[in-house]
Formats: sequence, structure tokens, C-alpha cells
Amino acid sequence: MEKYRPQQIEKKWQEIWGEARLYQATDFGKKPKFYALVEFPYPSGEGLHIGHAFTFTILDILARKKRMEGYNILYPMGWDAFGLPTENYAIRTGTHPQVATKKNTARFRRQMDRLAFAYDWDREIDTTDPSYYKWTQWVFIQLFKHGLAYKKKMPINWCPSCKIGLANEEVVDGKCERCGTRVTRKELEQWFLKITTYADRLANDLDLVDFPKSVTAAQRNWIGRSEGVTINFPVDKGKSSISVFTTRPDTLFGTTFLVLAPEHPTVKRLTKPQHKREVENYINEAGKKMEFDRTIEIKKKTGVFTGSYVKNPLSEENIPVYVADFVVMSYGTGAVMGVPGHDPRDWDFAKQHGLKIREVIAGGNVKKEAYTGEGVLINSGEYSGLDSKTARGKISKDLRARGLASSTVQYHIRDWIFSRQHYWGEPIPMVYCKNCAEKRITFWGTDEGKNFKHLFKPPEGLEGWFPVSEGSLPTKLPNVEHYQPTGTGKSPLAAVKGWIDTRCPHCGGPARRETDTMPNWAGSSWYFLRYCDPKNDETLAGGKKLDYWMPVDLYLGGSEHTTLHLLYSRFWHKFLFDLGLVPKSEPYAKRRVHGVVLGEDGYRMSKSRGNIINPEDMVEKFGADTLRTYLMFMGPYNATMPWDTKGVRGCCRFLNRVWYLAQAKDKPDETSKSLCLALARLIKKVGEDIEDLKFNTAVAAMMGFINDWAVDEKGLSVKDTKIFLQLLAPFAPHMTEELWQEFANSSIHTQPWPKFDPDLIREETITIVVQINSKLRDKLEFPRGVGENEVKQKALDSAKVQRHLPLQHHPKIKKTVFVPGRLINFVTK
Ligand code: ANZ
Ligand code: ZN
Repeated sequence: MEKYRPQQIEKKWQEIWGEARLYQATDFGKKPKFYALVEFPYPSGEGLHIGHAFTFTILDILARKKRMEGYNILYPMGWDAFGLPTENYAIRTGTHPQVATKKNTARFRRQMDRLAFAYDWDREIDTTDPSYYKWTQWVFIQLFKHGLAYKKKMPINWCPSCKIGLANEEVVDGKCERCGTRVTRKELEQWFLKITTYADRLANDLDLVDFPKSVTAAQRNWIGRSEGVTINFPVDKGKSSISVFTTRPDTLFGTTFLVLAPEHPTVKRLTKPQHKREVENYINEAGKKMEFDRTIEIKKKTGVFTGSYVKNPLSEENIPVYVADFVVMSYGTGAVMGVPGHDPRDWDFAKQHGLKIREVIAGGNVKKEAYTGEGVLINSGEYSGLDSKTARGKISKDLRARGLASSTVQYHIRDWIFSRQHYWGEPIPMVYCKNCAEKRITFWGTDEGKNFKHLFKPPEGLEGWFPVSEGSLPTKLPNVEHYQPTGTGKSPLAAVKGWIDTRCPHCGGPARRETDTMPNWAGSSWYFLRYCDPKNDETLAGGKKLDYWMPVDLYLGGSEHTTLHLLYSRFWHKFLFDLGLVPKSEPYAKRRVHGVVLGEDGYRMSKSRGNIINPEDMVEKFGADTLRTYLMFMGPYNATMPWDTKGVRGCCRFLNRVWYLAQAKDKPDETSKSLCLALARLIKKVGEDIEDLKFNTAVAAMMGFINDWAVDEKGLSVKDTKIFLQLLAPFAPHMTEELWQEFANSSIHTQPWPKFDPDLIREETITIVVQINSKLRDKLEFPRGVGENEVKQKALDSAKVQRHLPLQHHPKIKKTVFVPGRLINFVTK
């Protein structure tokens, strides 16, 4: 018998499988389809890391098993290849990013092949390929035409280190999600996508899909739907008014001041001459701060008095108006009614500025802190005595009846900042014509644009902006000499004279191209559609193929994408659904979030810690089958767990034992009864566990099984050896294929998934009746052949039995009658 030498076997089979093209997905196949998707990687210069190996193996095993079960599997792979690291590499080395990308993807592909991932490589996609990003640009144009993309000057999050504008989703705790640098503010003209238009549907439709609770909760929280009332506070003897958004109209009588955000448009008008200097200085200082720093919970609440007063619409009391930066312009109306008795921020502000604190909801001690709970109204005129919930409804209704309020829904989610000032991204396919802008012509004023106009109110400020003609797509990235971001807020494309200059799609006069590129989240917002029809030249993916393959049946990805990619792609998909281009409103039927493999020291793997495990080294040393089996054996697929080289050795020993057991000479014609039973149980267990993504327990069961196999006198018959190999095949595809050849002239990976006889297993559990003094008290399940001691123990532990025979009464048992396989009776009388 030959020794188990994975390095030799694995290479051989990879070549054979590659030629046989075993893993192609069949469009419109008659078998039931299953679309397995894992987030596609960014092909970095570092190559495949262990996290990739881990997550890709998870779906690879599921896909292999389901293929054996008779499903038409779509398990594709591609490259999310636009992004900063490649650009930085280009800056350092002068290599064109496209060249670097080609090199990196080739290496990734080779590494993936070494791990035997069963992808349909005919469907490979690359977001940086012009034939792909043509369609990313096309979607942008559709968004623009439908009024869902607009350009606006706004102070935005700016990373001074990446020299790039960031979306809110990319700012974590006030820092750049990518490099950790503190984010600053910069006024820039930016393209925005109106994800807010879809806020409600993005939240509601989470009911239609099977996502982990943590994911739906995080998305709902990020969308932040908040129901409240906009209340108008009259000013200037009722000639005008200031609106505030509040979720607590029941606290209206507790309003002792009103606060405007420094950016609020009425600040200038309301500021009295003697307060002018102070207010202006304050606004200047606030303008330098980041919104993040203004909203975090700091006790110190700065602010200044404007000298003006508004009237409380119900109590008619005069209320002083302040400017303070803890109120932000981007939420609600940018103005807040200050209720210090019941809002902690207002409480801090009132304390620091000597303002009255009035208790209007009973239940707390407002001298000490704001009481934010519910309760009975006090000091609230005719509303006193109502509970806060009823009062909310009544106050809001009375105000609405007098035209002083309206019910409002607010969302915390903001429109998606979609411009990046970088080279290595999709050019935004827009053209600006000065001539048309001066004539105030917008796209929706053109013949084509008129078709869209009735659908919505076109965004403002887009005079002179036109999409490039769709026939001219893709708008290709030009070659540049310098990839460096300029740092001025302009992309390096702004320096490419011959590229910027173009013709106006409307008037034909000279015009210039948009020089910003799209964020790296653009290409991934629809890539799962392209896999269904990767070569289509006419549309982003053909409707019939989308009807067949979509939705994705299982989408595996990281928790870090919950409010980024996962939200963005759902938004794009809903838009495409509205255009009638995709069959379902949700792209992913089921989402699961995978765990993280830590270094052997229990910390995240990083160069600086020197604890990186390189999958390729592991393949060299132990073979891909061992690596795959170990990655699955480590723990639950969604756990965070440290690497353990001892565990790898254990898995290597396991495969070695299988190698020898499977090749044992003198196999019996029939497997012994007990081993047959164990095998039937194993088929059930491994099948169910893979389906539930419980790979670790599936491997453990197979390990347990081979112990029985090894000590069994005769071992497994040829037929049953084959069954065992089939169960192991998704985990260790090379070795099982090699062993299979002893018995058959086919590939193990095209065999059906083994079946078991349910009767065989069912018979094995029996029900034993538990009696106390011959009265039935419980029924318990046991494996056949169970002995008296085990039954007695379990029966006495049973809650139902304990109700009649508690622990302290056990000494009263005079006699125990046990009828094997039937009953146990405790006699106390
Ligand atoms: C008065 C009040 C009394 C409030 C009370 C709360 C408790 P969510 O739930 O997040 O929607 N608010 C409104 N606009 C704001 C802005 N632009 N900047 C800062 N704060 C703002 O929060 C709604 C509450 O946040 C509103 O309800 C308002 O304070 C504050 F006992 O109004 B409340
Ligand atoms: Zn023009």
C-alpha cells in the first residue's frame, strides 16, 4: 500500500477536473437550481489569506454536497478589483493598476485551484474589466435619469490620509474605516445616490428574507426610522414659525428653550444686533467641527442666545431661542424644542445656561437628571392627568387640527456619497456643458429627459449635467502618468486634458467629463446578477437567466458589510426591480455571516504581530484536503476562533487513517450489523449537518465513525466503503477521488449523495413507559438495548416524574420493576 502523499495526488486531480469541467452551471437546467454565493475577494498583492480559504471552503462543501444531491449549482467566483491598495501599489511602483490586477487575480486563481474550489470559471467576472463596468456605469445613468443621483456641494467626511471623501457608512467612530485616520470636514461637490428614497422598503422588506437577527437589527437601526411630529413654534407675532421634529410631543409643556443648529437658515434673521458678534463667532467655531464630534455624548453643551423668542403653540409662553451645535442640520428640521426635564441633552444644556427645568411627566426626579420614561402628565394645562402615550396622540391631533403640526417620519440614514477623487474606479459617466448650464437646461428638459420627468421632482442644481450616451459606454479610464490623488479634492483624471474634453450630449458644443470615480462599493452592488449571464453584451444580465437563477439561495459574507455592501446592493437591486430588470425585490433569500480565523496567539492575524497563517504554506505542508477538513473542524462556521496547528495535525491523522482503512484487503461481502447501523446514522448526521452549516460536528462524526470501523473485526464492505468516501468527498475531494478509483471508473464528485434506510435508524430508538405505583407518569426515548441503570437514572431525573416523586422521597422506593424495552415502574407503597 502506498503512503498518503497529498502533494502528488492533489495536483494530478486538479488537472483532470480542470479538463473535465465538472463544475459548470447549466442555464435553464431541469434539475432544481441552487445559487451559492460568497462575497468575492479584493485581489490584493498579498494573495489569498486564510479567511478566504475558510469562507470559500464553507460554501464549496455545501455546493458539492448539493450537487451530489441533484441540484443544478451556480457557485461562481470573481474579483472586486477596484480599490486603493492596487492604486497605492501603482503609485509606488509605476505599474498600471490593470497590470497589477491581472497579476494578482492570476495568483488568486492558482491558489484557489490548489484548494479545489469547485467554481464555474466560465462565469468569472472582474469589476475593473470595461465590459463589466460598462454596466455599472449604465446603472448609474439610470439612477440619474430617475432622479436618484444628484450633485451637490456639501461639507463631507474627508480622510486626510487617503485624500478621499468617505460615505457615512465608511466612517467608524469618527475614523476612516480603511486607515483609521481621524476624519475631517471638507466642502466638495459630490455625487449622491438617493438611498433615502428606499429607506422604508429597505427596512420593511427585511421581513421577506432569512437573515440573521443581528443583521436585520443592524440594518434597521442604521436606516433609523423614527416616527414623530413636526411642531411649528410661531415667531414675530405669528408672521412666521420655526419647526422642530420631536418624538415626544407629550412633553411640549416642558419646553423652556428652543435650539437651532448653527447652519439653520433662520439664525441670521433671528439674531438681535447685540448678540450678532457672539453668534457669528460661535457659528465659525462650530463649522470647524465634525458632525461626529458634535453628536457624541459629551456633557459640555456649548451654545449662545440669539436674543429672540418664539411662542409655545399650546401654552403661548415665550421661549428663548439658542444656537447650539449639539443640534445638527442633517436631521429632522435642524431645530429642537428643549425639554430639559425629559431629555438628557437638553438637561445638560439647561444646567450650563441657567435655563428652567420643568417637570411635565411624573415618575422621576428632574432636579437630579432628565426623566426619559413614560408617566402621567403634570403641569400641562388641560392635558395634565393623561398618560404620556395618550397625550402624545392628543396633543399631536389638536396641533394638527389647528395647522400647527404634522406627523413626520424621519430616517437616520443619509444619501450615499458616491464620488471618489481617485484614479482606480469606474469613471462617473457624466458630462458638464457650461453653455447648456448658462441656459439653465437640465437633462429633464431634453426630449429624452421629458419621458422621466413626470415620475418625480427632478433634483435641483443639475443644469448642464448630462449622462454620456448609453451607446458610447463604457466610459473607459484613460491612461495617466500619475496615479496620485491630488489632495485638492480633484481626481488625477482632472489632469488628463484629452480625456476631459468632450462634446455635450445635448447641444454638441464643447463640454467636459466628470473626473470623479465611483466608490469601490459600486461594482459589488450588482455583481451577483452578472454571474447569471456574464457575457451578455446587450444588457447587464438577461431577464430569462435572472428568472432562472435569482434570488441567491445562500449568501455568505462578513459582518463588516452589514451596513455597507449588503445595504447598498439591496438598494440597487430594488431600483433595478422597479425598472423591471430583475424578477424579485430582494436579491438574497438567505444571508449567513461567517466567523473569523484568528492567529495561533488568539489575536487577529496581522503582519505586525507576525501571526499570519498562509493557506498556501499549509497546502504545501499538509495538503489541501487536510487544510479544508481542519478549517471546517475548527468550530462553528460563524465563530471567531484561533488557529491551532495541533488541530491541523489531528485532521491529517484522520485522513491518513481513512487512507489505510479504505484500502484494506479482504473486505467482507457484508458489513457487520452494528457498523451498518453506525454508517446509516453517519449518512443522516453528515447530510443534515452540512445543510445546517454545522461542518465541525459533521467532521467529528466521521472521526468517531472511523474508530468503530478500525476496531470492527471485518470492517466495511466495498459498497459501504464507497458510501463513506462519498460522505467525505466534499471535505477532502482529492483523496476520496483517488481512493474511489480502486472501485469505479468514474468521478466520485458526480455520484449521488448516499441515502440511508430511515427504518433502520428509527427502529433503534424505543419508547419506555415510566410508572409510579403502576400509574403512567412519563414516556422516554432510549436507544434499543438500553440497560436498567440508564433508564432508572433518566426516569428519576424527568421533571414529570419528579413532580410525583421528588428527590427526598427516593428512599421510599421499595421496589423497581424493569421490563427491558418496555417499561419501568417505581413502587413506593
Ligand atoms: C423634544 C424631546 C423631549 C425629545 C424628550 C426627546 C425627548 P430620534 O428618536 O433619534 O428620532 N432631535 C430632533 N432633531 C434633532 C437634530 N437635528 N439634532 C439633534 N437632536 C434632534 O430622536 C428624536 C429626538 O431627537 C427629538 O425629540 C429631538 O428631541 C431630538 F423628552 O424633542 B426630542
Ligand atoms: Zn450643451
